[in-house]
Amino acid sequence: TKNLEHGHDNALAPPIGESSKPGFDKVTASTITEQPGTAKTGGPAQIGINANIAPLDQFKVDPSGQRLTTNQGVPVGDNQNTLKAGLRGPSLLEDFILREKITHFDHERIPERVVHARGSAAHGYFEAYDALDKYTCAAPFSEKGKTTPVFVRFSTVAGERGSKDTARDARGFAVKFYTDEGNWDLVGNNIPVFFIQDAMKFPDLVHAVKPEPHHGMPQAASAHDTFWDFVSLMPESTHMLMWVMSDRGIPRSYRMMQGFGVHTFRLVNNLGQSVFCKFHWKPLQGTHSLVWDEAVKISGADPDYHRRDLWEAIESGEFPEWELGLQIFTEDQADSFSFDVLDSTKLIPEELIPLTPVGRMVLNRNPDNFFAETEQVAFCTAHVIPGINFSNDPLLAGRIHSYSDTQITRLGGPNFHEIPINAPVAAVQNNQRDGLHRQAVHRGRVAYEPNSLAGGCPFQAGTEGFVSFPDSNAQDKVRGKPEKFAEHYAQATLFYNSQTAVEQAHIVDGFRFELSKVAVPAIRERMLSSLVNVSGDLAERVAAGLGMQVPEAMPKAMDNPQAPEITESRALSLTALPGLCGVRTRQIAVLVEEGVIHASLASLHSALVHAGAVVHFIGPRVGNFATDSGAMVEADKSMENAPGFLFDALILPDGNPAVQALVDNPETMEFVKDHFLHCKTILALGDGHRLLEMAGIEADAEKDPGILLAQSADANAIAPRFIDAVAAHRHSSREAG
Ligand code: HDE
Repeated sequence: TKNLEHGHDNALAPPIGESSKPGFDKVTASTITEQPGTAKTGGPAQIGINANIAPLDQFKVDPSGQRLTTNQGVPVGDNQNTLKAGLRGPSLLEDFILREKITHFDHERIPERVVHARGSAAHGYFEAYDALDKYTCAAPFSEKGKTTPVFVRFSTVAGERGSKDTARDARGFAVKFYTDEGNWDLVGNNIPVFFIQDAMKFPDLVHAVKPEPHHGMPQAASAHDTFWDFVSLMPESTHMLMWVMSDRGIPRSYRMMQGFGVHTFRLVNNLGQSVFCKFHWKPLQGTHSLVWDEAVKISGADPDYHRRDLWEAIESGEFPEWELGLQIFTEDQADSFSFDVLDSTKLIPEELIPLTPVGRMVLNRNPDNFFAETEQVAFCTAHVIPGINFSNDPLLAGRIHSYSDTQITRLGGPNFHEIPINAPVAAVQNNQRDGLHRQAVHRGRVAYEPNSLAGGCPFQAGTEGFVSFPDSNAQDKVRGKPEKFAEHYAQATLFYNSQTAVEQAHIVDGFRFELSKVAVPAIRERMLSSLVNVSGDLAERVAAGLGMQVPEAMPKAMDNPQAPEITESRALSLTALPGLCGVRTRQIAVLVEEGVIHASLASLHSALVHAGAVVHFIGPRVGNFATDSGAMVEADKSMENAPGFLFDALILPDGNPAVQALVDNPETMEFVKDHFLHCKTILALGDGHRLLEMAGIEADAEKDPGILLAQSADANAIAPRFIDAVAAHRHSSREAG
C-alpha cells in the first residue's frame, strides 16, 4: 500500500485533530458526506480518510508477482526479441506484440499546457476553522472542522514542460477541492495581481513572453525583446511587473509562497445574499525567495529544484501547510475604493480589508504517478460549487471559457472529467453521452430530459442546485473599460514603497538584468519612461544600470486619478511572513574529509536533526571518510554533484588534516564563497576558520550575524545560535554593505 511504500503510517490520512490554529477543536472524523455507494466512492467516507484516495485506488496498478501481458491481457513470453522469419531473417508484420508495444510508445506524449506547462503537485486536505454559513453555503466551509480532499499543482508560467524550476516568473497555485457538492477549482498564482485587465489580451501576452517564434528562444525567460516590447506598450502590466521583478519571481520553494485567487469572487449564502471576496493562501513555512545569482546557478545544477523540494518534504513527513484567508467586502465598500475591484491588475490592501482566516490546507501525500495525476489534472475556473460565484472581472470571464476548452485538445476530448484525478468525489449524473474515451457505462435507453421512461431521472436539483447570483447590471453592449481601469501606476508605486531597501535593490536588479537582455534600445527607453511613473528612484537606478539617461515620463492614460487610500502596506513585503517553521526542512551542508573532528559534527548533527533540519555531509567525493575518532562519516553528496548554492547553510569542520585536504580541493572555495555571496549562514569550527579566511570572509558578529565561529568543544553551545541564524533565511545586511 501507499503507507508502506512511503514508510509513513499517517501519509494517507489527515492527522486527526491536529491543527495549527490555537483554540481549534479536535476533529474526530472527515465530514465529507457523499452518498453511500456512489459510483465514484464505493461507500461513505471513513473516519480520517482522505475521500479522494479510495476512488483513485481503484485505478492503481501494482505489478508485483504478476506476469507480463499485452494490453489485451495475453501473456507475453519474450519481451526481448521481435518475431522473425529465421534468426537472421526479416521481422514479421504478424508480430502484434511488437506492434502494440511500439504503437503505444509512439503515442505516449500529450500536448503540454500552453502556459503553466512545468509543474508539480500533491494531495492533501483543507480543514475549515469554522462554519462560514453567514457568507457562503460552499461545502468546504459548511461545518467547523470539516475536511475536504484537495489536489494542488504549482507551476511556472512561461517555460516548457522540461524547463527549469527556478526561472524568474509568476508561479501557478491551483487547488482542486473534491467537495461533496462537486469539484471547486481555485486556480491562482503566487502573485495577487495580473499583467492584463481583459481576457482579450491574454494570447498576446503569452505570445510575447514565450520563446520568440522564429528561433524558439529564450526558454523559460521573460528577458527578451518581444516580452518587453509588449509590456512597455501596456502600462496596465506595470504593477505585475513590479512583483515579477521582485524576489516573488524566484521563490525558494513552492512551500514558501503565498497563493492568491487574484480576481474578486462572490460568496453567496443560503439566503441568496452575496458579498465579494478575495482568496489568500499564507504559508506556515513563511514566504522566502532565492537571490538571482543563486537561481541561475541552481537552474544548471538542479533544474528540478522546486519539484524535488516539495516531493522530499512530503516524503519525509514535513507536510507543507497554508492558511486560507478571505478578504470579504461589500459592493458599497468596493464602490468606495480608489481602484476597481473588477480590475485584476489591482489588489485590495490588507489595511483596507483585513484577512479573515477560515481554514488550513495541508499537503500530505505525493502522487503515485506523475503523468496520471500531475500531468492529467485539469483545473478550470468554471469549476465552482454552490456558494461560490464569479464577479464581472473581464479577465475571469475569459478564463471561465479557456480552461475546459484547452483540455479538449490537451486531454483528447470532452470526457477529461472522467480521468481519475479529475473525477469528482460527488456522484456525476446527467444525460451527456459518448465522445472520445468515454469510461462510464450508462445503463438504460434514456439520455434526455424531460423523460418518463426513466421516471424523470436524473431530476433537476431545484433550489439545491447551483444558482448564479442575479447580478443586476443592465447596460448597453460595449467594448470598453470602466473608468478606474485607466489608472495604472498607483499600486505599482505602493508596492515599491512597501519593500525593504534590500527588496527594492533586488527589483532594480531584476529590471536592469531583463532590460539589459533587450536588444532594441527604444524598448528599453519606453520601459524606463513607464517606470518614471512608478518611482523616480527606481527609474534612475535602472537607467544607471543600463548606462542610460532617465527619459521623460510616459504620458498617463488618466490625469487626475482618485488619490490612493494608503502609500505603504507592510503585507506586500516578503518579510511580513517570516514563517513558523524555524529550520525545519532547511538543507545544511557539512563539509567532510579524512580526519574531521567527529564529536563536534556529531553533536551539531543531532541538534540540527532534532530541530528538523536536513543535514548532508559533503566531501570532494561521496562515500566514507575516517574521522579523528576512527568512526566513519559518510558523504551522501559531493561538491561535484551538489554544489554549495543548493544548500541553505554551511558548516566548516574542525580537524587540521581534513581542513588541509579541503583547502587542496579545487571546488571548496567556490562552495564556501557561494554561501557567503547568497547571504547564507556559515559556521566554522576550529581549524575550519582557515577556510573562511582563505575565502576572504570576515567574521564580525556585530555586522553579520550569519557568520559564526566556534571551537569544537563549544559545538553544543553554538548549535542554538546557528539554528536561529539559519531560520532567519538570509543575512541581507551582508549584501547591503
Ligand atoms: Fe491561466 N490558463 N489563464 N491564469 N492558469 C491555464 O489551462 C488563461 C490566469 C493559471 O496547474 C491554461 O489547463 C486565460 C490568471 C494556473 O494545470 C489555460 C487567462 C491566473 C494554471 C489558461 C489566464 C492563472 C493556468 C493552460 C486570462 C492566476 C495552471 C493549461 C484571461 C489567477 C493550472 C490549462 C494547472 C493554466 C488560460 C490568466 C492561473 C490556457 C485565458 C489571472 C495556475 O486555459
